Amino acid sequence: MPLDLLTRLDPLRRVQCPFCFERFAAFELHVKCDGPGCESDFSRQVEDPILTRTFFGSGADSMIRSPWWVDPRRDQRRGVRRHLDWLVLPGSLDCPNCGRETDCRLCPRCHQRMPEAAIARRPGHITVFGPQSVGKTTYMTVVLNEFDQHVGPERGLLLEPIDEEVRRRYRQEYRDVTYGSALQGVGVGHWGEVTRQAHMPTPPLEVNRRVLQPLVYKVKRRGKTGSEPLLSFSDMAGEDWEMNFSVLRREAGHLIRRAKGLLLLIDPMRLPQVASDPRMRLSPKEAIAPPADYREDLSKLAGFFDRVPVRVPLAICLNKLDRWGPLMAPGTTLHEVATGVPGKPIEGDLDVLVHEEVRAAMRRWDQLSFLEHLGIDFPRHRFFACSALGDAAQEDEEAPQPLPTPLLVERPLLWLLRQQGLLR
Ligand SMILES: Nc1nc2c(ncn2[C@@H]2O[C@H](COP(=O)(O)OP(=O)(O)OP(=O)(O)O)[C@@H](O)[C@H]2O)c(=O)[nH]1
Ligand SMILES: [Mg+2]
Ligand SMILES: [Zn+2]
Ligand SMILES: [Zn+2]
Repeated sequence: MPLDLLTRLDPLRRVQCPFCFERFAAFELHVKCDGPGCESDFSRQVEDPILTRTFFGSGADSMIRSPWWVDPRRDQRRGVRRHLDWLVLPGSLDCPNCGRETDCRLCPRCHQRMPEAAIARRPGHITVFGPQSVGKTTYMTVVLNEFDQHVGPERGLLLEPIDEEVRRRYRQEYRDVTYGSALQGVGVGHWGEVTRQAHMPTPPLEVNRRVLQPLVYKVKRRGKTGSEPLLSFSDMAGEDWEMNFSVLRREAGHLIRRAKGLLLLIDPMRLPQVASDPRMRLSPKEAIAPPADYREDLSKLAGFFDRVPVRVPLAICLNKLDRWGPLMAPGTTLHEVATGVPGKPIEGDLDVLVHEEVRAAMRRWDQLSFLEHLGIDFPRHRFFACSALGDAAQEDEEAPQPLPTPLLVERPLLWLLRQQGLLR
């Protein structure tokens, strides 16, 4: 769709790319041909060093080719007009290879296609990060599905994938793993085997740079007209967070530094005070996991920013509530949610109750210096607790996985959306 005149008349407007989070002025956008001829005819394509760097990093040994593209300010064919883009953005350019008019815009920094909504408005963004195996990928899978199926419709809010690639990636890399693939019947394969599985560990950046490509959604709100805000989700590899931190900082630092909302997932079963509780039965994998150092996780997080206190809202969510919630005192909200006590409906603000109970638990678990550091460097924080899988969680990762019955997964996300002004 062509850009509307109002957007074109504001070429100095700062735009943020929903994929790489770089900011630039609208008149710096590049243009490429998206005609079917140029998309499919390799001989008409040209080298694209910017896209190559995006997908393969700066040391790539071969170059991606793409349909004709140009920085409009450098397109000689436009004569002096090319120097006036800062007054009004060009409506469209002609592709020199197929002659078609095009107004397909690219981010000048990463060369991914800039959706119109991103040019007209600032995108929101949430990065999910934390140590290994705390359940980040499972959380992303379940929370996006919950939004689609329950939370969104109840609140007049829909997340719509920005393009087919995002729709396909969420389906194949996330949903089909946890919920089973619709290709083969719901959760059952050709031979009757159950196809729902635990996620594999997310590969580190040096193996696969896919985590640098956020899943981008349009946020559709009931009763709101005008352009829809965008929301990007990134799910980082715990292995990078714990073991390749300098690579993570260099290659993916923008996903944290420029995020509008941060979601730190942690697993309290890695605290000695929780793991040693006699009521707790650890799986062999849990038993050999090194103890958590949340204080260090905060120092790492603060290290991404030039200045503290950090103003970005930070949700800290204690995941796998199904496992540790029953250790909380009977009568507490967390105990009741975790044990599924039907009881009377929770009185008061659920988020406030959970925040206070988690804080108190962290104090009991000797996390005083963590709490102190949090208060000083991340004043805009809030605690949450959730379980992505609920009572569907299996001790044996190889075992068939029942469908998730999530507990409180949407809470941190809703809070982060409110903090970004995307939800009231
Ligand atoms: N009990 C329980 N287990 C969970 C829950 N969510 C995830 N898990 C399990 O935790 C393990 C790790 O889950 P992932 O989602 O792959 O964790 P991750 O944080 O993405 O791990 P990395 O990608 O390696 O950093 C898997 O065995 C999951 O089945 C939960 O809510 N409760
Ligand atoms: Mg993962
Ligand atoms: Zn970009
Ligand atoms: Zn063309």
